[in-house]
Amino acid sequence: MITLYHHPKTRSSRFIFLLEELEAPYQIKTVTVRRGDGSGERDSLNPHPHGKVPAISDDGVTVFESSAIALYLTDKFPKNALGPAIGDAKRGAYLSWLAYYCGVLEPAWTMRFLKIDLPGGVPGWPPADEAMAFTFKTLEKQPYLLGNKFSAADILIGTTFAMFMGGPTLPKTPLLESYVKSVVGRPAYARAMAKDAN
Ligand SMILES: N[C@@H](CCC(=O)N[C@@H](CS)C(=O)NCC(=O)O)C(=O)O
Repeated sequence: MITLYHHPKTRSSRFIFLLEELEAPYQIKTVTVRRGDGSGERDSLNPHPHGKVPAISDDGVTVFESSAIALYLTDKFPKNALGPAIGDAKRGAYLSWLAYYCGVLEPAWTMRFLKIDLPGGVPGWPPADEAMAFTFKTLEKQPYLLGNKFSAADILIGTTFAMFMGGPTLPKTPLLESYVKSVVGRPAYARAMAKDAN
């Protein structure tokens, strides 16, 4: 049984979505987290080393960081094929997009949000515009990040787009709108949002 350490309407909400897609047995443990406005506090029940969400535990095994959790869960619950297995030709693209989410998109978006311009020499990721151009180019060629098939990489990236689309950091475009619709229009997303609200 998977335990999801969760706080409503945060990055852990998308893991209710993934667990619903996977039809995995799980329970949700709602924990408190520190909030940007200074309110809230770490929860001693949360096994995440920094008191963040999401984290999961599975028979004493703790996994944290969204990309690692996505990979762990799709490997462990392969029935609905939300992540290509080892040996599948799409596995490389899958791993790349999971790593791209946490190693490139998140830091690039965070720097943009904080209005920090990257100086000429860049750190481990390109500027947000360059990363977004690559992501959009991928989605112009195919409906999902891995091709014709929806995967957990779309859950991470599509739900992030859904949250920020139309705001100052992410313009609403027909391409983005239709991609977001194909992700959040899934029945598992509706089930997850109903559980998130409780
Ligand atoms: N890189 C982490 C980020 C996790 C994260 O920052 N989660 C936020 C909620 S959206 C949080 O727990 N904030 C409370 C805190 O930082 O203490 C992941 O993707 O899993």
